[in-house]
Amino acid sequence: MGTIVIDEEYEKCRKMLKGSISRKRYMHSLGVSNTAACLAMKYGYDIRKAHLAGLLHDCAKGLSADELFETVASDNMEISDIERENPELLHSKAGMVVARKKYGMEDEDILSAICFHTTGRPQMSLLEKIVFVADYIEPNREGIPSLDRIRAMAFDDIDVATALICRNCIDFLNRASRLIDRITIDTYEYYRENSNYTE
Ligand code: DGI
Ligand code: FE
Ligand code: FE
Repeated sequence: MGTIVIDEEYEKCRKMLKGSISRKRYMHSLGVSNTAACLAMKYGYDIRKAHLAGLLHDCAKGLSADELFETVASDNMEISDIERENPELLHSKAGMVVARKKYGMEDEDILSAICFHTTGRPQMSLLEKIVFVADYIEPNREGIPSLDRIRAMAFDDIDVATALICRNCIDFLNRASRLIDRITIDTYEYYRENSNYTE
């Protein structure tokens, strides 16, 4: 249950993942995986790679704050002040390290899609956008403003969908009085200016 293709690497990763995150997070990961595969069909990307990237995007979500810091530092990656204050932001960078070291993932496109899935970044690769958008629209997500519109837009214009998601995230963080990472703003501004997004 839960897979759409028979793929040994996918099955190995799926079983490992199931044992290392909560059931709710695991169901979310399957949702992102399958949604990413659908977006890959729509936009002409390698379906298998999108399916795997979606599956593994939150593979570091079960780590404690200390473990997140350790994992990122062990790979000599920089930790910004805002990441230090909001360690949950680090599960994407740490996810790249965990995917490489624990899951044996060597594909750089997949690793980078995991690394940037929380904040996005300007000029994302197609796979980075697919995972960023799939994370937001997968079927288990609920309670997000304009989610129906964003889901439809994801399959119409992925750049506009990316801008809409960034806008929603920034509004959400502002309402929650949380600090906003510079890269979250840069991603929004880039896709607002470089897509058919209209306010
Ligand atoms: O891991 P997920 O819950 O599936 O989704 P995600 O990786 O997009 O993480 C979402 C969380 O990340 C959500 O609580 C908001 C937070 N986030 C995203 N951008 C920023 C941020 N938090 C802060 N403080 N600043 C940001 O710029
Ligand atoms: Fe995440
Ligand atoms: Fe996620």
